[in-house]
Amino acid sequence: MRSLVFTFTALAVGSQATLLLDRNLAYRSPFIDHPEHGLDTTSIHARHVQHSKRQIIDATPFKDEHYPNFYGSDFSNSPFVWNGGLNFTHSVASGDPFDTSVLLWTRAVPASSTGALPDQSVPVCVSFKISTSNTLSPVIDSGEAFTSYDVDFTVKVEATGLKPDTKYFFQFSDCTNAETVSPVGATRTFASPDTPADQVNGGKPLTFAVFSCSQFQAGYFNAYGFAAQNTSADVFVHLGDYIYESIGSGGSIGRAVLGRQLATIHDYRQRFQQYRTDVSLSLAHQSAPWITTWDDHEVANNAWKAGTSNSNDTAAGCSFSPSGACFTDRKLAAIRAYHEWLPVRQVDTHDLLRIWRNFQVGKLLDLTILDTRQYDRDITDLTYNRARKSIWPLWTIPHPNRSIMGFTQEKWFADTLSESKRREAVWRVVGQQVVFSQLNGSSFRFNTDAWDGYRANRARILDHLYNNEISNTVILAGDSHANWVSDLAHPNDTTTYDPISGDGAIGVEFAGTAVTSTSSFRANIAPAAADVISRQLVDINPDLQWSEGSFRGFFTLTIDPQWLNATYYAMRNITSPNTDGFASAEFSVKNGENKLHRPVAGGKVNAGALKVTVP
Ligand SMILES: *C1O[C@H](CO)[C@@H](O)[C@H](O)[C@H]1NC(C)=O
Ligand SMILES: *[C@@H]1O[C@H](CO)[C@@H](O)[C@H](O)[C@H]1NC(C)=O
Ligand SMILES: *[C@@H]1O[C@H](CO)[C@@H](O)[C@H](O)[C@H]1NC(C)=O
Ligand SMILES: *[C@@H]1O[C@H](CO)[C@@H](O)[C@H](O)[C@H]1NC(C)=O
Ligand SMILES: *[C@@H]1O[C@H](CO)[C@@H](O)[C@H](O)[C@H]1NC(C)=O
Ligand SMILES: *[C@@H]1O[C@H](CO)[C@@H](O)[C@H](O)[C@H]1NC(C)=O
Ligand SMILES: *[C@@H]1O[C@H](CO)[C@@H](O)[C@H](O)[C@H]1NC(C)=O
Ligand SMILES: *[C@@H]1O[C@H](CO)[C@@H](O)[C@H](O)[C@H]1NC(C)=O
Repeated sequence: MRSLVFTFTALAVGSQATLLLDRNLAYRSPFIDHPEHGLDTTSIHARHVQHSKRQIIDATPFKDEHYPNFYGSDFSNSPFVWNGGLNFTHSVASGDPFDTSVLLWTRAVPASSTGALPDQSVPVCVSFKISTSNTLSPVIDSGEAFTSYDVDFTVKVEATGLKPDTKYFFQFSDCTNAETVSPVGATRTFASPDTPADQVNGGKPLTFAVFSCSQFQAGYFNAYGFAAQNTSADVFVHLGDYIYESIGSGGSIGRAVLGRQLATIHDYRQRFQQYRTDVSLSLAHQSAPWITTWDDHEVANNAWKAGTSNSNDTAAGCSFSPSGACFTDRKLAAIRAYHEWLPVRQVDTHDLLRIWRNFQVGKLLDLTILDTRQYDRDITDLTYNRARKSIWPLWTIPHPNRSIMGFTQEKWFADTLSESKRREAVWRVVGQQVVFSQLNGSSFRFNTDAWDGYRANRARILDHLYNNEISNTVILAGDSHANWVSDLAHPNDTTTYDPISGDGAIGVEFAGTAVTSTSSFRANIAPAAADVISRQLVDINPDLQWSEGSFRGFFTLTIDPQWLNATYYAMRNITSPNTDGFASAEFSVKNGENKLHRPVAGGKVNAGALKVTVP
């Protein structure tokens, strides 16, 4: 009995001992239930405790450096915490809002006013508070959490006990010196799932700003700043290629990237650190919650489940990558850094890679986020295999066994669409990576790295929508570095879909251009030259209603129970930081119409080519 009691006590102490490490979700995601792939907070705690005091700078202005409330003030099991000063190097961020909780993010690096190197053997302790007021009072939720070099000094906590559909302000501070504070961030919660559609967001339309493909060396992230300052965006959605693994040029505009082509955890962290120095990106993270998913470049170009265009694991072992790292190790490093740096929830603690998830925003909409890239994608166009006759037919004929997302996710996606209809949500907005509609593209070939390479999977989704009469589905896409707006119709179904009236369609696709990455038409192509290509493309592709290939930018979706409207924004100049942008086109989708409202874009756009222009 005695030894049992002893064991029990030891366990209790152990779990309490790691509480402040565990509170920081950066230690726990993406691998909470798989410590062999992640960070073991028990051993990190043991490491912190075993070090005796080694601080070498004058700590007299600060409180006791032992974490004060820790383990009943029994300092024998209590770690020192760093008390020499903190630097909130990358402002604050928030993400994945639910109705009563949201994730808050910051980075707290040990600093020292004397210039002496901080002692990195002890944890950093930060506290957070969240309030409905920008004065941070009254405090609605608060708490403390540790961070350390193990997670690149990132901090990711869940604020709970919040009111639905409410705006909040939050701030982090140094536990050992309350005067050292982060900037104040703004965030919000979503309506509860059962809120009537016309009461969501207090009866006002809800606005998402939607982004993709932000390559640092290609330009300044002006689109983020424009969305934050010059639109009424409530939530920012990023569809992937938030970072790029490549080096490229960029020096001529002050945007050279540090390091090398990404392969190790150090590489990926360094890249996130540099991206988040962009003032527009930092501002956008500070002003609203983000909902993100990854595409290929968060790992590497043209990723699929077992490789990328320049790294793969083969039967012979890891054959190639610029660093010599195996693909699997590279992917694990990429995914860990992503979870450290972005306020994204881990939805399934047993499913290491799962980032696909769903947000029920009252009865107004479901926002369904997919992973068509890293989770379970069958082999894609890897350039070196493009000409291989043995692989090509898999793309050109609809092969039933090929999937862009894996059958587990496919089933979940179909079930989520059906459940959304069953619960009578008005809109189904699907945030995913690659262009969904069939597209004979700018080089007059199909992009088999997009859904055109996974035709059977696409047909299964369209069949599900048609067969179950699921209305008001709006698919979002990025990846392509150009704008494409289409009625959502069966790609090969010319008998029922009418391109002029839109009759026969089952929904709409809004695919957006890049924040900065160069046009897929041609780098720096001028508007007039791009419009010539766009005109050809809207003429040869039946469901394609608008094409635009010159401008970098983003789009917003403004959603209420009657209308879902999209406004495309074009940024005029990304070679310097500015907010020089304009609305290039505006589209409407009316509840129940399942196509772009006619005349499409009111028959007139400020850039690109419409299938039907109204004089
Ligand atoms: C990846 O593996 C395939 C199949 O073994 C091989 O043909 C290809 O050259 C490899 N890719 C690289 C970049 O080494
Ligand atoms: C804090 O971090 C920022 C960004 O890395 C850096 O520019 C600044 O010099 C740091 N301040 C101190 C006091 O270390
Ligand atoms: C965007 O907002 C900023 C800050 O309010 C303002 O200075 C700028 O003129 C605005 N830009 C446009 C294009 O409206
Ligand atoms: C497809 O997968 C099923 C189940 O694994 C298998 O029985 C069948 O042979 C596969 N079909 C093709 C054409 O590969
Ligand atoms: C794509 O468009 C080009 C130009 O109109 C045409 O020549 C080609 O046949 C089209 N490809 C397919 C597969 O329809
Ligand atoms: C279109 O349908 C025809 C007839 O079913 C089929 O032969 C062809 O492969 C399909 N094309 C595409 C691009 O799916
Ligand atoms: C973009 O802005 C920069 C800096 O103001 C300027 O040098 C450049 O000429 C501009 N580019 C264009 C295409 O207007
Ligand atoms: C959406 O577009 C429709 C049709 O142009 C318009 O009547 C409606 O007011 C718009 N809704 C919002 C919120 O702008």
